[in-house]
Amino acid sequence: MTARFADAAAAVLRQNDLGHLTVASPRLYPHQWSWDTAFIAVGISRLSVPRAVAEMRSLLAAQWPSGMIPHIVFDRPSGYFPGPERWRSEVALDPPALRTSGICQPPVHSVALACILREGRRRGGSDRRAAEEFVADTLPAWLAWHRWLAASRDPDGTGLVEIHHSWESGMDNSPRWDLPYSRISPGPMEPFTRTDTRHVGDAGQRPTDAEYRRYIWLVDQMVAARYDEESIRKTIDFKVADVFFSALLALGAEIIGELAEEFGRPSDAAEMRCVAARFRAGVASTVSPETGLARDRDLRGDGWLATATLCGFAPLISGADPDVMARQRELLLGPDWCGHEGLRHAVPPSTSPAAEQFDARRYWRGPQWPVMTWLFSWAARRHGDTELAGGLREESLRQLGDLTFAEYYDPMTGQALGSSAQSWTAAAALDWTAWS
Ligand code: 2M8
Repeated sequence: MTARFADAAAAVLRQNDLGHLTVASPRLYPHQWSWDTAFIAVGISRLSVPRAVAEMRSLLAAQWPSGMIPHIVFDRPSGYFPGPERWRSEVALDPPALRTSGICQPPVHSVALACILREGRRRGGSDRRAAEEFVADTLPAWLAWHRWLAASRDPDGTGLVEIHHSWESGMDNSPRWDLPYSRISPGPMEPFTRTDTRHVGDAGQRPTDAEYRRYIWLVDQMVAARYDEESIRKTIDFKVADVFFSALLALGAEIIGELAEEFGRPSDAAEMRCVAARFRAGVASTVSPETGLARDRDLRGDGWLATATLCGFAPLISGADPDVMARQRELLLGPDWCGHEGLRHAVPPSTSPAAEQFDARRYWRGPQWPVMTWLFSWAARRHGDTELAGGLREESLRQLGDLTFAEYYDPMTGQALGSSAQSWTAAAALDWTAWS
């Protein structure tokens, strides 16, 4: 790629940088998001290792005493809804260290740790020291985060992470969640006004009002339970085992285990290896023998949720037996996914174009998300599949050639959708340009 492309991606990251943290996007998401931060830090590490370290440290400053890393850190007043007044984290934390939401997002943070460490070592000198010190200092906090997930979100040891809001999955309105949401009938609630649709030209690219009503209903239910995990598990209307989140926990725990081993913590390393193995097995247990895709599980209705979405490829993230990996790879590149004849770019859409629920323009219901393509390419490289990794990278870089660094793209037309100047898209682009 050209220097102009890398410069444009770097400019987005600089523009969204408040000095100590980077907002997810300038207008639509003017705060710090948990999993965005990890991807953003990967990109920033290509510009400055100390700044990437600061990004991760600023997120950690918001960690709850339980170990949970909240999904949004509200750093300044803004029009984002729901803001801290609706989340009311003070019902659980008195006083809260920082104003945050009360739910979490997938644990991709160790991917950032690995990337920062690698980049610090590649550069050497003070960058190497900054990266190594950062990992050594913060390992206890990352361990606490992974332990909290394994204990609080899988108390029965099933190897699958339970989530209580689709915002926890990061794929808010994915058709994965249509069935559980269809059963929720919000009761009387304090009125609210959405602000997201003001920042996206076409409301058809965002979740519907009916979905938002349910999203806020669940927030209110969690506030009523004072964010007590035990109470939430009993009372919350949305309770599903999220296979993609589980795969990321498997990957995350494996990386934390490797770091713990390297940084002189053998018993923590052994514990994390067990967590990784448990969730890898959990993910494998969901794979449908018929379709070859992994599935979520509805814990209120007790059934599989099998819509053909990106989560079906969870084993490509967590790792699995060679035959499962081979079948998944073939499916990913096949006619229902990257090989679909209508696609402008051969990267995975968030929902299969062959699925009835596919909607090319609506958020997590069809569009391609460059950051997800980056994640799959990074995981493929880690699992030794450099061909898959390289192919995804090449196609995605072509897609990003319009330099808008959009949040998501219409798979059929290639049109940029959602927010432009989305930090994690720019970060993915910047990291890819530095791959050798
Ligand atoms: C989107 O989610 C937020 C709520 O968390 C929203 O729509 O307001 C999702 O794409 C999520 O995965 C992402 O982390 C966040 C910020 O980019 O935006």
